[in-house]
Amino acid sequence: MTEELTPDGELRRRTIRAVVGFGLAGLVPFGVWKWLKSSPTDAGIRQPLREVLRLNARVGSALFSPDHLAPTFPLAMAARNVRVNGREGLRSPVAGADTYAIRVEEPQPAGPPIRRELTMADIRALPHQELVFQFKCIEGWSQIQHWGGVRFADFVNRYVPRLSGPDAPYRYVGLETPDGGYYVGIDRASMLHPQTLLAFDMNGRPLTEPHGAPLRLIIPTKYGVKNLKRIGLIRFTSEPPRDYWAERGYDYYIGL
Ligand SMILES: Nc1nc2c(c(=O)[nH]1)N[C@H]1C(S)=C(S)[C@@H](COP(=O)(O)O)O[C@H]1N2
Ligand SMILES: [Mo]
Repeated sequence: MTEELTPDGELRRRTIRAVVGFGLAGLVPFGVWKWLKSSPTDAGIRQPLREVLRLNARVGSALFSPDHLAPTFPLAMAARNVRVNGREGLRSPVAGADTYAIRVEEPQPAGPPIRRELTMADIRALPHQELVFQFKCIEGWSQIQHWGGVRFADFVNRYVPRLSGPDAPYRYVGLETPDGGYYVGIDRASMLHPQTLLAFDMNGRPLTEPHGAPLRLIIPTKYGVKNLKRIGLIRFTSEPPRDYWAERGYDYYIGL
């Protein structure tokens, strides 16, 4: 079983917020509601509401600071039974860590992107980094978890040095499973945050398949949905890459 980490006080506050929010929703004039209902949709949600998400993303990005770290916890607080959630892109068998390929795509000023393949040995060659933090899923659960791997920022500096400077010509990173069944797009600042990891260890042991073996993303400044398991492709882009849950109506930025 997983631990319940939500104290009663927090639940009560959330309930009050929900009730107040519901009450205020009752004050929305009928005309506004009708206007909203008749507006076009964008990835499953009404255009005006999508605009609110865009504003959220702009405010979130503006407030985002690489110096602001997610709280970390002592090792002893890390969950032993780490919860599993989401199997998109994990249904086909995974190649063993020895033969696993991580495809990397960098944009070129003209022509098709430069494509390369890296191995798990290439990833492991980078400085090791451990992190114990509170993982948060939008479905309403959270858990203190212990991850090990390498910083994404170190990965860029070592393997895509052309893209490491402050003026590097990309704004987003797209990650996909090898079969393309799950995919996320993440803004550059969040990817280069010092706590964003390419993770291959969990609780000091190699990652298991349901958790994304051999390599997954751990990004504490985003909700669980962006923490893509089984990374098969890393793509640097100027336009927002496709994103599995954003296509289904969720917030694209989805920052914490
Ligand atoms: N490939 C892949 N990665 C994924 C998902 C998924 O369905 N497929 N689900 C996401 C969601 S919603 C969550 S909460 C976390 C859960 O990671 P865990 O199974 O290690 O707890 O994985 C994320 N990464
Ligand atoms: Mo999630």
